[in-house]
Amino acid sequence: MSIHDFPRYPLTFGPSPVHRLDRLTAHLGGADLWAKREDCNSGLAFGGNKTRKLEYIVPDVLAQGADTLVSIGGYQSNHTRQVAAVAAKLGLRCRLVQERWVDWDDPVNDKVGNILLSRIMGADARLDPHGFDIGIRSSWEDALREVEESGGKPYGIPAGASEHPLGGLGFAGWAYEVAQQERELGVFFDTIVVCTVTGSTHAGMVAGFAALEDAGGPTRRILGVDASATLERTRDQVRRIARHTAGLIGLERELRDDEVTVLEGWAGDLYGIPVDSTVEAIRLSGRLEGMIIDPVYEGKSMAGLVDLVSSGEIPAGSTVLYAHLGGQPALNAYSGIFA
Ligand code: 1AC
Repeated sequence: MSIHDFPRYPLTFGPSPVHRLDRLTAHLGGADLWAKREDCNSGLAFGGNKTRKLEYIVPDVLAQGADTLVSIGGYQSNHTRQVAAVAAKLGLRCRLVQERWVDWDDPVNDKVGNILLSRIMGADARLDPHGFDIGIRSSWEDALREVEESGGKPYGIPAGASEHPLGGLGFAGWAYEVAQQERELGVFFDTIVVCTVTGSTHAGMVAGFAALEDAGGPTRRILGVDASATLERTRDQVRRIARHTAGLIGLERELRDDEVTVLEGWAGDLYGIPVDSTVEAIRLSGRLEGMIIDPVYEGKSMAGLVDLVSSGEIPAGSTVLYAHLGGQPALNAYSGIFA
């Protein structure tokens, strides 16, 4: 079985754009920097990394005849917004558990940005007081049960789609897409930088690039930048999902622990709370590239990229692909930082 054998329901425009970050490259004065833009990958509610994952999950939703997607995330979850968009597109109902993952004291934190979009798209988005946790949540299991008890046919999609058995496939496919874009552009990205929290985006990439490498492709570094501030849990989750996904796509060996790199240093103390380097990275990306990034995910991975390039940890000769996963709607809940 390879990635190409899995059914994929089209939700994206096709391959997401890849482009140079010329001014950021010149500013940092080291490695050659590019971005691949999941924030522009779909017409469904601004798209994002989860839309790509859902392409591999929707065939199972349809096969099971479900009528309600049930998912979970924080108040400003990008994932739940993308699930709501897919439910709308498919004509399904959507029940969302929006937990208080972030103790962010903005009065509109539970009203604007992602959660606003989910509500506009018809999702039943209910607030829940529980805090941050990347695992399977009882609040989500309760929501599944409630839908069933009220006569619906629920389909559960855990946080970030990460614990879903097919959740890693979207970004295993991303690796193949990158390899194709490299051929078209005549470039080779020796280093990939990606934000990591619930794990399946990063894990899918690890599995996909390992499969390409074992088929004779080049070796590259995949640097996950932790934004969970629960580093060990995230690292374990990435390893577990990477191994599972590698098995699905036919890798004929066990992935080694050292094939998963999750770097700490930019998450701050808590998930969802921006620190100085996050805000500086958001401003830098906006000012130099007109590329909007968010305070929860990309602000942290961009801060990592800036430091890794500036310190030479990513050396000057490198060509880096920065994975923009598309979390901008959350910015609306953080306007106070930029006032
Ligand atoms: C945490 C999964 C996650 C989201 O948007 O809810 N990235």
